[in-house]
Amino acid sequence: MSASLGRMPAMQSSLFDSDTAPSLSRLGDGLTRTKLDRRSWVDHQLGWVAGSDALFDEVAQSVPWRAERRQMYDRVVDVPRLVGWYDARAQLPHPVLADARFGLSAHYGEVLPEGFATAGMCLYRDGRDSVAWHGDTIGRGRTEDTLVAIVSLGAPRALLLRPRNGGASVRFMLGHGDLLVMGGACQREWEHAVPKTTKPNGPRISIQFRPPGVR
Ligand SMILES: O=C(O)CCC(=O)C(=O)O
Repeated sequence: MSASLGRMPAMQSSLFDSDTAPSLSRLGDGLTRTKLDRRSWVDHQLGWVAGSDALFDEVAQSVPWRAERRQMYDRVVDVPRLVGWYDARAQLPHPVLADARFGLSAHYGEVLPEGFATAGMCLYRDGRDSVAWHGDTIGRGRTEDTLVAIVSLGAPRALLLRPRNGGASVRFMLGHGDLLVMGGACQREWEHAVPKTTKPNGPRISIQFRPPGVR
């Protein structure tokens, strides 16, 4: 059953973006690589998706959002965000997302011959929604290097990474239309999180492209 978008505030349209149909700029133009250590890296491209207001609306309306609950000690609690899932064969909510998956698979083909397959969707309704520290360690991510690519739409949110064995976290601010790719040993040697924020925050959608079997 789909969850109601309930407390979600309206998204503020970007000044220059609101009438533009979604499209992708060239992948690699302005892509910055941050080496976290010898084995792990993060690529970040600002504003990869143009026309992301329209894409945000389309995805927010068409994904069958689900609210999840999980066991926490002796209680079952709401997971603080809504989620959706598209397997490799499912039609994505907008053709530009299929182009994004194709473009990412081509760009990273040398290190990821199997390409990107699934698309996970998360809706952070406001600053109270979050995801706790974790790595995507189901599937290949547990034992081998892999890639997870995130397209961020809507309000900016910080995505943090920290080494599993302790150490300072590294912060990436993800804005409207940005692309972030975690590569190398990121999923097994680092963890990532989107922490809550007390600052007034509009809704954000994260679209994660993963290789087959990785979660
Ligand atoms: O919100 C994001 O971009 C990160 C989502 C994430 O790490 C996850 O769903 O596993």
